Amino acid sequence: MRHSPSGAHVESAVQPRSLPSLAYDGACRVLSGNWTGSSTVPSRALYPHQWSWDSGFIAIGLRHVSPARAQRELETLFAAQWADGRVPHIVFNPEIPLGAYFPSPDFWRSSAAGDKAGAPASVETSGVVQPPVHALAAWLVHQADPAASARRGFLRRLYPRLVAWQRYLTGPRDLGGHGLAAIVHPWESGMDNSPCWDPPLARISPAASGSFHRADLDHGCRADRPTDLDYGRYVRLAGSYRDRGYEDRPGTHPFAVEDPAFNALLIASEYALADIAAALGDEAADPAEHLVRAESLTWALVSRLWSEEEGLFLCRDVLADERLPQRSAAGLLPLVLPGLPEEVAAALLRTARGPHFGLGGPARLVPSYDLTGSGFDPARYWRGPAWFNVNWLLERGMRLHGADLTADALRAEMLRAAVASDFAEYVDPFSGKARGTRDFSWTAALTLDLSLAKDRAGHAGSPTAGVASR
Ligand code: 2M8
Repeated sequence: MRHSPSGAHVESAVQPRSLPSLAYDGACRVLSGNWTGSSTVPSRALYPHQWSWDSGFIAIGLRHVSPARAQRELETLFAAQWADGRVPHIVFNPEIPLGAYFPSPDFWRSSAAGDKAGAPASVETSGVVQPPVHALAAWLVHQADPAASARRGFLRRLYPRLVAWQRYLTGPRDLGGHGLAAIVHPWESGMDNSPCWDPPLARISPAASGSFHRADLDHGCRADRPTDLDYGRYVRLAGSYRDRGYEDRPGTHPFAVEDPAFNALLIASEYALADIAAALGDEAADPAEHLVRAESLTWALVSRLWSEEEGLFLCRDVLADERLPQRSAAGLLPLVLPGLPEEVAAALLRTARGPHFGLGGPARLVPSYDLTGSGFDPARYWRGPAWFNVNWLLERGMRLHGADLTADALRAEMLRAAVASDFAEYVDPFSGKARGTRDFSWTAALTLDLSLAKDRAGHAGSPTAGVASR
């Protein structure tokens, strides 16, 4: 309320807040609440440690409000990198009680069991990895404040680590022998419970149900989370990898799949490494080498995983040496690649708008899985709900391939869904109804990024609102 010159009370003229402004301020609040001092937890309750690809997406959003914190996010993650180059999917916070998350550090026992593979002694981590979005994130973070980045030697320090990470994936993880990286556990895809993993997972006998306690069910709704049978198989796979010392000798992995989303991010990161190498401008970093690699990996991706009949990239089961028929949003994500043949990009755009993914039709956001598939479930984890990181990547890919109007519409839907769902972990693809945990960090970070993509001038929030500068 304010006072009129006559002294009478009058109602303030309430300015309607624009969607980008609401999204920006809400996202800053979430990112502040989830910051631990050196990194950001995906969610305080459900995921109380640092996750690898989450931190990549978080840094991409955070760079707009605090480039220094965005740099720190990635540096903290890479401080836990193993000597063989792998970046673990979880870096554990020793202050969090063991029972707060499963599998906990005493399950992975990285510093002891991973000793031969080069796990660090000073920090406990998991032994599997997640999609390599990091070089892309590092490049975007650098660009947010190139002078400060150069002063701190951000790229110079991170570049060799990023290269070692990529070479781990194209070296020891090229289990199929055609250049692409293979994932050895569904958790490595980041799309843990996707129906794509059903056939290769069926070969794995689950760990006994009484042998572990699912902490995720203490926080999440059972109907949204993976089944006990799937969880038992995840535990068996992770435990046997640990018992083999986290070694990647060919022929030893009972699960090995080439995933188009994982490899698309690998290639996008190779392009980002070319940009980083050019920015460093010295002999130790050759942009041409990264470009050549990006192009040959794109070629391998198309020849191994592209299905012309489906207009979609499919996963390949390396052990059975066959493509898996399940249609997942992972198969759309190569749209982020600049070197994709034009007809492939055009087919992907058609598929996104077609009956399997329904964009611009029944689906408000691109679902994680085929709307017509028998494994589709609009509520269950990675079996149909829409995730903001997937949609953010697609929005970017659409712009890259000239589909600006579709990208604009998707961006608007994402902002609406993020604000209305309290930055949910994922949403129902038809209604946008919140699912999973709330105040989820990558939803906030990527919404923040989208909120600034346009309308910057009309933005109400201050650039650093709600986020400390470090
Ligand atoms: C989910 O995965 C973790 C295991 O890594 C879990 O279910 O406990 C996935 O959505 C994954 O992509 C994500 O990185 C992680 C943390 O947000 O949660």
